[in-house]
Amino acid sequence: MRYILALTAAGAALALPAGANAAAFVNGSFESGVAPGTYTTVAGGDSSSITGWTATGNSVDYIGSYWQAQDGGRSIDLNGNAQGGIEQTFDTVAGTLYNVTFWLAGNTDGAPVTKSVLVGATGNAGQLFTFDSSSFDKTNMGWAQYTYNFVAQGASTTLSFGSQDAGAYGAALDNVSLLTGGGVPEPATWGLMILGFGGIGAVMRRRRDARASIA
Ligand SMILES: [Ca+2]
Ligand SMILES: [Ca+2]
Repeated sequence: MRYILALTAAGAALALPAGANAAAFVNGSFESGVAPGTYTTVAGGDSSSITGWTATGNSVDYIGSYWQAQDGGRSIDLNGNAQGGIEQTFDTVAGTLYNVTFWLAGNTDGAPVTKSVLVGATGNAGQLFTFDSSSFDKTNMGWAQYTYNFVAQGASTTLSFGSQDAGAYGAALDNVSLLTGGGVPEPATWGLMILGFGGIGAVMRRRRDARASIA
């Protein structure tokens, strides 16, 4: 009976149309939002100018033609007029490992030369990433790819990128992608759910084993 109930629940979850109570990770390359022109400063708390993302701290600069993007035509300076950041909240499967890949460079207009970014996810330890911008400029940004891993602690997770630098010249960010631990692209709901169920199964097996060893 319990087995049938579990299958029914799984069926109902899979039948949910995308968008009903669902917030998939979106706009990792920052190509969707208000037209930034050369660049547009987006104040902390603004959750509408860059689709899916909320600016944090003082502000960020939404970069258009001002410098070479890593992907497409838009990217982010994590320091707008002063120290800022950006975050997005999306659905996750609790207990599932996610790999976040992203590209960093730096605003070469001013100090510091080495830019620092704290990347975090709800319930997970943050990790500091740095980028040395000394040999680059706006037409040769030197974009480099980095990875941050987190295990989702609940049905939704907030992923955040926070500048650790003072001033108006921060780390540049572009092309954020979210993969499950198995390397399945995030929109593949089937893959997510299968991995999630596998994780639950593993936990249940571990619990059984733990009980067995106590007894
Ligand atoms: Ca982009
Ligand atoms: Ca700036």
